[in-house]
Amino acid sequence: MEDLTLYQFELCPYCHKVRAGLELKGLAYRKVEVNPMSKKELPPLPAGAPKKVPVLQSGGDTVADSTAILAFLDEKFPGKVDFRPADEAARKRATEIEEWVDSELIFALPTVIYGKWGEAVKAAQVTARSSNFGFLSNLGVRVGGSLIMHQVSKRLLQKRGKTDAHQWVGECVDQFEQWLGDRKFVTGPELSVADVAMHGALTCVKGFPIYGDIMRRPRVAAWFDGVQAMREANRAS
Ligand SMILES: N[C@@H](CCC(=O)N[C@@H](CS)C(=O)NCC(=O)O)C(=O)O
Repeated sequence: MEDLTLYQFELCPYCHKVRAGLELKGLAYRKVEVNPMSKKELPPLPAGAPKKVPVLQSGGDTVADSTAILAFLDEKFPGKVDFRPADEAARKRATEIEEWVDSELIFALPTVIYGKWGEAVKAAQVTARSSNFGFLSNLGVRVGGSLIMHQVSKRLLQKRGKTDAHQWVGECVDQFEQWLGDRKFVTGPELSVADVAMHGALTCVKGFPIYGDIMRRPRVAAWFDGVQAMREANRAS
């Protein structure tokens, strides 16, 4: 049995991406919720790695960055689910879509989670509830976390020249739906890292109204349910 620990924030889409990967591979893991203000729970990181989550510890290895973690899992735990398709063109496309999820969709998501003040407070509560930081730290996360993320979201929208957060996320999901077409998985008949990244990112907004809007697209909903069923079937008990 592998000794895997994931250092994470409950509402971090990059962390959900790694969780999707761990479940699809059927790997049991322990979650450690990191205080977003102090980050004191993080283990010593590899040289040069920023103090960010997700971080995965596996035996003596510490791996930072969701993309590096999924590549590490694929290498260390090959098996019935591999994230890199055998077909070279599909493999290249999978990497491109993973990069797009990381640099476009995942930047759009916080703007719908924290964009309005009420949403930001609700989101900070999700983080505080899933943690064990103690009363004062929890209060800090609720107040400080929601304030910071609300500001970050406003800046993100401005920086990307967007005015409507829900519309931005909608455009991203429309793009994904177009790539998906009638395929089972976004790069073809096999699951790839692109599906893992997208499924993880969307799982992050499950408790929020945007999730309902996203799932109103029948092909996206069918794809999401298909990958969800695989996660549930493979998940380590
Ligand atoms: N490229 C990294 C990005 C990770 C990242 O930006 N994590 C955010 C949470 S969603 C973080 O830890 N932010 C804390 C900070 O910047 O202080 C990955 O794919 O894992």
